[in-house]
Amino acid sequence: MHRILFASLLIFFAFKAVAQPVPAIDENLPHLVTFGNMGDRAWGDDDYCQVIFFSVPKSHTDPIFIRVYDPDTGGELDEQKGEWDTRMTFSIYGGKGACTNEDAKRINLKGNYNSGTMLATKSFAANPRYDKDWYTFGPINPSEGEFLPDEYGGYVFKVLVQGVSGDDGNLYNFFLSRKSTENLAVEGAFAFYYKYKFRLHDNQSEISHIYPFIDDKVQSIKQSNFDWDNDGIIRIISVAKNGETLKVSGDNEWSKSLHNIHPSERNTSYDMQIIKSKSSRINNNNVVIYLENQYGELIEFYSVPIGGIPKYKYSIGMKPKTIRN
Ligand SMILES: [Ca+2]
Ligand SMILES: [Ca+2]
Ligand SMILES: [Ca+2]
Repeated sequence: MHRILFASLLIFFAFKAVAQPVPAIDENLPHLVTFGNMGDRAWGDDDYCQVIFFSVPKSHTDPIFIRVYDPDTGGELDEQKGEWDTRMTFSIYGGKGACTNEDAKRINLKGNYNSGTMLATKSFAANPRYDKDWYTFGPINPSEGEFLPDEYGGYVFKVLVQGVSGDDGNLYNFFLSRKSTENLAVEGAFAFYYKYKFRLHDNQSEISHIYPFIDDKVQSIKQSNFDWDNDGIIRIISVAKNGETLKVSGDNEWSKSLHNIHPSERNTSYDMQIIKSKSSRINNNNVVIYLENQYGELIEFYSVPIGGIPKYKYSIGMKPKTIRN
């Protein structure tokens, strides 16, 4: 992200408590999802991992806690295939390179993806103790994060989730907290991610959102989504787009589409609205999505839209009127 701009956006836009859970409140997604490494890809996870970054503002000096809801794989929320035999590792990284290493921002766990210093790790199988309950990492000193004040306003932590055995689906949520025993927001903190894997609502009337930030070097985006099961539409609302749709994938396949950026969209967020199919009811739908710019670099999604939720401006998006003879 453009350094100076980000600092100014942080001043303009105070991140509120809504930025602390992942998925975020504004996203309206029920859970993140990751499968064990023997999972059937057709169930909605292409490579059995997830990477989430948290930024803690440099002004925050008290310890932080990274809490995971339902970290185990087993029980009501999770997706069972045969026996519950899935083990998943959650690891937290800070220090130099945790975020800035290029391998940490790719679509695959290749190279030095686990860059930085491992601060904590724990693996979970099926465990009723954590079923619909929280596990807490920490206390963590914020200064153990990678210090990136210009790019992200403070200290950045990387959370790596890896399915290390089994074939079941793990559904879970995060919360960045000031307390170990409850969810109390760290003011000014937020999360971001490059390749996002989540569960859609079963309820067809729910609308979910993801918020990529279009920085000043983006000319076009190529979106890729996996195993969407043709479940409705994904559309872009921005200052210049009033519902441009992304190509949505079917079962166990990728779909890609290219979207040009209007100059007025630079340094604004997109509201990518996820609207479920009204005609066919699709339950337990796990999906994957990522965006690349014209250089093939991944574009960040933010847990809250940087600069606020964009509103379509008719004057920008207006097409010339057709001239009739
Ligand atoms: Ca779970
Ligand atoms: Ca299983
Ligand atoms: Ca799916």
